[in-house]
Amino acid sequence: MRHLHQYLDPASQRALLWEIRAVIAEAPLFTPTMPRTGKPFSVAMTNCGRLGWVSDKTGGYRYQETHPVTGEPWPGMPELISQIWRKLVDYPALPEACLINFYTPDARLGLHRDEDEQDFSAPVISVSLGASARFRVGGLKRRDPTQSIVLGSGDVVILERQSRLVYHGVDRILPGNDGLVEEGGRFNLTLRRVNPPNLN
Ligand code: MD3
Ligand code: FE
Repeated sequence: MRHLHQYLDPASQRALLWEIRAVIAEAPLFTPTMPRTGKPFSVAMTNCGRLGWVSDKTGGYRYQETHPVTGEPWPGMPELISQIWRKLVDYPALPEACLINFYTPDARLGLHRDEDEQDFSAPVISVSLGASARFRVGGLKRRDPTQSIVLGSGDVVILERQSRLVYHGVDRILPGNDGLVEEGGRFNLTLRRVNPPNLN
């Protein structure tokens, strides 16, 4: 994986957060639940782009074209987000989904792989805004050794080729507030291609 520290300067972070707030005004953060158990996630989520990642007890992990609570189509992908992808990625199509995760101090995301997409050849891009997070990254097998890294505001991580399918998770966000996210907490954007380019 490639970790670009403070890829976005403070002004770009503010501009991007403004776009995220506009998305959330249209498509409110919701609480996904685990397949089968129905246990709620501690991370709140929403999406922009044609497809959004959702999860609930009966339907499981999946991508769909509408918000699970409002039933409305997801807001379009802001140009600032498509721009980040175009600048960093050599792939013949734009992302279809941008998952927006919001972490409060008690939120965490267990070790998992991103494997709900049809196309693993496309990179995944992660953008962090707000509080720093202790992030855990392992190997291709769940039991492989892991290491922890800190993701700070404005950091971008690119997962491609071998790193695209590694296990990863968020242990917790770190105390402190850099003043970007006024209510405290952390936003993470995950830009993903879901389908191969020709199946649009
Ligand atoms: C993907 N989100 O939403 S993104 C997720 O910080 C997710 O909210 C985390 O994992 C978050 O699925 C992490 C950064 C990241 C780092 C390493 C990865 C994504 C990765 C390695 C492989 C695939
Ligand atoms: Fe993930």
